[in-house]
Amino acid sequence: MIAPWDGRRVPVTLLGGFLGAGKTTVVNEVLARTDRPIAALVNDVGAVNIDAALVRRRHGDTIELTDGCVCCSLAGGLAAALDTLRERPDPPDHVIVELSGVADPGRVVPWAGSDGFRLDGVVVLVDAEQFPERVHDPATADAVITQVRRADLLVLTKLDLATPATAATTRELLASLVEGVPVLDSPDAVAAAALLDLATRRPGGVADVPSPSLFDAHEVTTVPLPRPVDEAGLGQVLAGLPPSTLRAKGIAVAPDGSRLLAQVVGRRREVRTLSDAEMQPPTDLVVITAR
Ligand SMILES: Nc1nc2c(ncn2[C@@H]2O[C@H](COP(=O)(O)OP(=O)(O)OP(=O)(O)O)[C@@H](O)[C@H]2O)c(=O)[nH]1
Ligand SMILES: [Mg+2]
Ligand SMILES: [Zn+2]
Repeated sequence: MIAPWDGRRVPVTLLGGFLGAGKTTVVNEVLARTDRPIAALVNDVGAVNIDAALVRRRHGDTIELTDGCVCCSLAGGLAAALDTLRERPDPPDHVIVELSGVADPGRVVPWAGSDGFRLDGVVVLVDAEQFPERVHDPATADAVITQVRRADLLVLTKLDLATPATAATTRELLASLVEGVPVLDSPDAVAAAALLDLATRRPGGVADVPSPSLFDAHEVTTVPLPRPVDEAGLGQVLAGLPPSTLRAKGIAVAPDGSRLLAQVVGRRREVRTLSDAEMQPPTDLVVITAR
């Protein structure tokens, strides 16, 4: 029998959204804008948790859930992480869980009601540029539609990359898929705060846990990166990824010893040099494809 620390239930925000929608970016933005003791639980489906490393650099209180998906294969890991938080003498006053990009947030909702915790809300990020394509691709439609239908609050990301026409299509699709759920534009200072205190939660919505999971439809592989490798060489590795690639990320060593962070989201590729403050050990390239 585990007693909640002091009878309080710590609010839990579940942050979902498809692979590469911008979840880690938002977690970092939210954490940067608050000095409240917030614990971040970060799920990365690959064998290396690049996201947790990037969050931890800026925010000490980070627990990683690696090599699987919290809504299915790693549900036990999530339970264990919540146990760890519950046993602390100084509990956080809020928990943010970055779900994997293939997680069904509804399957995680019951865990947010574990002893000592309560669900604050399910926030689902939507990539304004790529959402229409994902909805029309049979390999990804189920996943993205399931995710947005579980949201208490939808947040559009990548509005800077989407053409006005594509962003408008994304808004129309959302309006046709989900009714009565607020849609915010990329979190600015106000919206980021709103993510943590959702007054808008809809009633009901406790998950039945269906099987098979969205995760089962995806394959996660790792590709060793040449060491060292310059930006052009890394670009070549990324160009050689199969067309079914939905997401890839990894940290490479440049010839001068600096670190290059490679990020692939659908057809979009980005390589940037990590600042000294973000310095990380190199990793393989984690690649997620549709099966
Ligand atoms: N231009 C632009 N890029 C963005 C925005 N949000 C995120 N990105 C970029 O998109 C890529 C993926 O962002 P992440 O925050 O890692 O996405 P994620 O949802 O955590 O990805 P997974 O955890 O792998 O599913 C990175 O290269 C980000 O820099 C945005 O609003 N605008
Ligand atoms: Mg992430
Ligand atoms: Zn899952």
